[in-house]
Amino acid sequence: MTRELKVLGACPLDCPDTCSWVVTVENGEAVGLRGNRDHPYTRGALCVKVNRYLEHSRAADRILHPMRRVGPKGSGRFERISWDEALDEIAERLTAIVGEFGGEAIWPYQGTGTLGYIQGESGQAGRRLWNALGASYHDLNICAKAGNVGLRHTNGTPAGMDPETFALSKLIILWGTNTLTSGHHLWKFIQDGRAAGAHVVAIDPVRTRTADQADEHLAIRPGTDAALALALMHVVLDEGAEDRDYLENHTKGWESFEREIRKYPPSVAAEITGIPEQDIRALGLRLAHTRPTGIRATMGLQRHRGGGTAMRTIACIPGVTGDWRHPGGGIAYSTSAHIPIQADVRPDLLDKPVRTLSMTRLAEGLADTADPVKCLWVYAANPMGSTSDQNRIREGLLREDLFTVVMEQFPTDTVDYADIVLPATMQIEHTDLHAGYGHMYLIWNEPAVAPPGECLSTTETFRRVARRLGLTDPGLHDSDLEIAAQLLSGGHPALEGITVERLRAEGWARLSVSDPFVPFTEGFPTPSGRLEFVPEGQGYVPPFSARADGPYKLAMITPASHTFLNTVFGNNPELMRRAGGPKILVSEKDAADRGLHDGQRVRVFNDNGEITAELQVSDRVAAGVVVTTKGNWPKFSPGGANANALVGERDADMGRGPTYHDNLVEVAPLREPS
Ligand SMILES: Nc1nc2c(c(=O)[nH]1)N[C@H]1C(S)=C(S)[C@@H](COP(=O)(O)OP(=O)(O)OC[C@H]3O[C@@H](n4cnc5c(=O)[nH]c(N)nc54)[C@H](O)[C@@H]3O)O[C@H]1N2
Ligand SMILES: Nc1nc2c(c(=O)[nH]1)N[C@H]1C(S)=C(S)[C@@H](COP(=O)(O)OP(=O)(O)OC[C@H]3O[C@@H](n4cnc5c(=O)[nH]c(N)nc54)[C@H](O)[C@@H]3O)O[C@H]1N2
Ligand code: SF4
Ligand SMILES: [Mo]
Repeated sequence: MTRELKVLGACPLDCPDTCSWVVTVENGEAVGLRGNRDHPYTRGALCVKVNRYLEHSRAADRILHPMRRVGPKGSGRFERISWDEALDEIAERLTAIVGEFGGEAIWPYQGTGTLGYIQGESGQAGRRLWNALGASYHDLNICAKAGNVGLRHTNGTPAGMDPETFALSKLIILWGTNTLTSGHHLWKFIQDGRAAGAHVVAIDPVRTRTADQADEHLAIRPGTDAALALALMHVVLDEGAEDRDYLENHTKGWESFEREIRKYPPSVAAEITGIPEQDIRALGLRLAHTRPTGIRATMGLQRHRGGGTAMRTIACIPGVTGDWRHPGGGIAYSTSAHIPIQADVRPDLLDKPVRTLSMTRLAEGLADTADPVKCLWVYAANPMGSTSDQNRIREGLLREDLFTVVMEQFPTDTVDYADIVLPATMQIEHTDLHAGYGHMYLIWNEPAVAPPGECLSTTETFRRVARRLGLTDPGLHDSDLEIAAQLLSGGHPALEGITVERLRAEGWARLSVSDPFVPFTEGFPTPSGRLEFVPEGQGYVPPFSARADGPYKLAMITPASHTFLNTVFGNNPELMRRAGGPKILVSEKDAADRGLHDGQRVRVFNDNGEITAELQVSDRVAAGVVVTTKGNWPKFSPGGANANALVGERDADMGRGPTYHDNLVEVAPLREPS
């Protein structure tokens, strides 16, 4: 007789939608996975990627046992060892490194493979152990940091609208965000808004599938959004449509900001952004006269030299229009900062302050000889696929004196450089607590099946490492359910009535906030308590790609792939087949100027490196702009490199965020080996 069970869980991946899912388990095996129909944001659907999650969890290349390197670094040759052997070697190496170089020689390189509060980055899993060892801090700034800091200047927090309230917006601006690819559940709310009369505008250098579905697309020159924002506000002022009462009672710095706006009439912004002046004026008029206007701006927008300034400036718009007064008005970047959960990473275990290493500066960090990194401990990350300046990262990972441990589910390019590989559980096999960064719910993940082979969760791995090192602080040995209870114990009003027991029984809970939720009705969490405008003179920060005097002429953008989630699924045969290998979209003019034709294999290159891609002549990009996507595994790409071989290790203007969409390249015919 079969025994069938339905187990409620959460998608762990770095996606704003954090879906609530239902696993069907028969005789201890996961046989079905679907989106939870009862969840108001998931509404029964997962996505083209995660529909294959069960198949992925059983894939033939899954790492099932601890391994030790036997070949040269980078060769990916390993022998199977036992957990005892792995832990012994780890304890011995870590003890020696801490003794000789101090704890700061350890770099705990945690990525976004899972966003869980127990197993993943939201709760900084592992940080208690790192504090006990005195390891360097790791600034996980690879994704959203410049925008977070930019928004904090204006609003005091990166958090804003509840995305569900786009159903109430009358003008919806999708700004530097590819909703239908990078978080499609929002689309249903946009459609609800549309059904009630909302007009939808996409602002994106690329005519994405989202732009195709919008009512209007403005093809902006990359990295020039702050200038567009200023010009839109200029039109609002021309119309006399600014909300005087809101400006007076809820904002700070208006006089100087107004002078700044006056410097950017649509004619000036048209020159900078490449958008025709009449289109800027038309959108400005809509903005002036449509309440509420909801702006959805996400991470794509801020992966530029001026990314922080762009977000900070766009966030000023609802201050001028007074849109924060209305449900459906304002700006939505991430809801993370609405989630009042603060993991206790036990800073008291550190015996002295330690340095912070920047996730986006891995190559630089590994090259530091003055204060060397001697142990790189990678978990839920794939820096060889996802981090800037791949070729220099490779050089760093080849260092013989670097002890590299990688906790992984799959044999990634990063795994190939490990000294010790530890097999990691997948979401259906461990306990976790999640919150969306695109909605207002907490979601529980109950393990549905036993881990395959000898896979262990992040928490269990760190408990065992701590034990082997003889570290006895009880905080290093808390069970997953104890950690969960601690996470929910903060006493914040938005967590009222939300307990581990309730989450385990019901699967999810909306934060205890009003519905519809309208933020900032009681003021802004800034020093003044008001929305703080950008000071005069901030203007727009030209992107690196605006440089016209060098040998590389094409501004390259590398956004989300429809079929991969960062590098997750980059080894799934069906999704690889659908992606069809690396592509580079080039305008007809740029292709003709270089004598290139559609379908040709080309090299895309700059001083950082080179990739091989299939050229697609496309009217989705303007002349001067080319686009490829993130997520291809280097080792499965022709030429052995992905787009990050071309991305420079440079910071955005705020938070040391990355500049993935702000690089110059050239494209030429592939030199076939003779
Ligand atoms: N399918 C899929 N979904 C994903 C991911 C994935 O890899 N695949 N990744 C997840 C992660 S980690 C994140 S952070 C989010 C990111 O999701 P998004 O915020 O959507 O980020 P991107 O895909 O990088 O870029 C979004 C859009 O911004 C545009 N863009 C680039 N530069 C500019 C600019 O200067 N101005 C304007 N206006 N637009 C610009 C790009 O062309 C792109 O269409 O998505 C998550 N969802
Ligand atoms: N060119 C370019 N590069 C980009 C971007 C871009 O727009 N363009 N976007 C950037 C963004 S937004 C982000 S967030 C980063 C992401 O960069 P990373 O944080 O490095 O994320 P991934 O490359 O997805 O690698 C995550 C790895 O974690 C593993 N994993 C998943 N779950 C678990 C788990 O529970 N335990 C363990 N131990 N491992 C697990 C997966 O198998 C996968 O190999 O990439 C960035 N890279
Ligand atoms: S990747 Fe995003 S859309 Fe897909 S299942 Fe996960 S949370 Fe949902
Ligand atoms: Mo991200």
